[in-house]
Amino acid sequence: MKMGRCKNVVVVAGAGISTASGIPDFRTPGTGLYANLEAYNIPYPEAIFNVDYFSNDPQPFFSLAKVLYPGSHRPNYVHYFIRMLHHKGLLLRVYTQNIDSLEKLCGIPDDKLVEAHGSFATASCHLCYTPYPAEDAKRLIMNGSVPTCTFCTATVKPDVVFFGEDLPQKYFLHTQDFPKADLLLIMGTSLQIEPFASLVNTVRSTVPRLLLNRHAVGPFQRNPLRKADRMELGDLEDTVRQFAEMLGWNDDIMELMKSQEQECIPTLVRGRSAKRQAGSEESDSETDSKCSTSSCLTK
Ligand code: CNA
Repeated sequence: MKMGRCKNVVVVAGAGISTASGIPDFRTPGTGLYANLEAYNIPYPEAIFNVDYFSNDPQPFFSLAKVLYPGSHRPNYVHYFIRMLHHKGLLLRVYTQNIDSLEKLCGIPDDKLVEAHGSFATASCHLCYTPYPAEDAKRLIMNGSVPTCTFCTATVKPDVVFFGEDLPQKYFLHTQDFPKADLLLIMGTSLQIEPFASLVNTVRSTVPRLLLNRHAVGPFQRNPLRKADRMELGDLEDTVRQFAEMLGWNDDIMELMKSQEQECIPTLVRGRSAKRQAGSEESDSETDSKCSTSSCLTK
């Protein structure tokens, strides 16, 4: 990257990029959601993202949704590192499995972001897919109520992708992006959920793949590694900070974090409350994109 050879960086991210923001991942022993199931009262971990289970009892997912709904967590250094890749004109796209919207909140523009497992930005009936105002769904869920479909009365769920559901259309941008990538950065994922996990195998075989994670996952468990594969194991925030320092980006990232925290993030949070009062979904996305494409992005 320093030598200017990488101009189309694709980032593949998972829950591990958000643990420093205080959001537990799935599989980390002790702190991961799978180790703390009693709080959610579910029989097996995947039940929380299972449509049939949700149909019978939406409360476990709604309890998790209360934790993950955008608004209570802040992006961390890792998110801003990814945004800095964009700022430097190097980011082709970030593919995230996360549903916490922290990539958006740190200012990565929509056209650079694929939220492969959906998000809370929209909501719909889990049976007939009739759209439902996302802010109304959020208000009800946060108050412990169950939003119901105005058409068929089934339970409404935020458009987070559950096991067996289709991935958003945007996910299919990968067919263009991965063959074009000249560096693949894989961060904070156990690469266990398909079809997402297999994306990492679709870059050209000569393209460097760099895994930043606590331990080796997916194809990085093989010995020997593919010639262009590298991994840096340890705490992601520490590793990314070292990486940024090597690139001479640390000061820029700190500056970016400060300005986004001071200017854009409060605006986004205020924008959401204002929108709630006005009862309009459009004003929210307008506020988001204005914030990420104007003042903050140019800094
Ligand atoms: P996972 O299976 O829990 O894997 C996370 C990986 O990140 C593991 O290999 C961890 O060792 C690693 N990790 C965690 N914290 C750190 C850290 N600080 N430093 C270095 N490595 C770390 O999660 P995946 O993302 O692979 O699984 C995909 C699921 C998780 C998606 O469908 C998400 O919707 C779901 N999820 C998302 C969130 C979120 O949006 N923040 C939170 C929890 C689960």
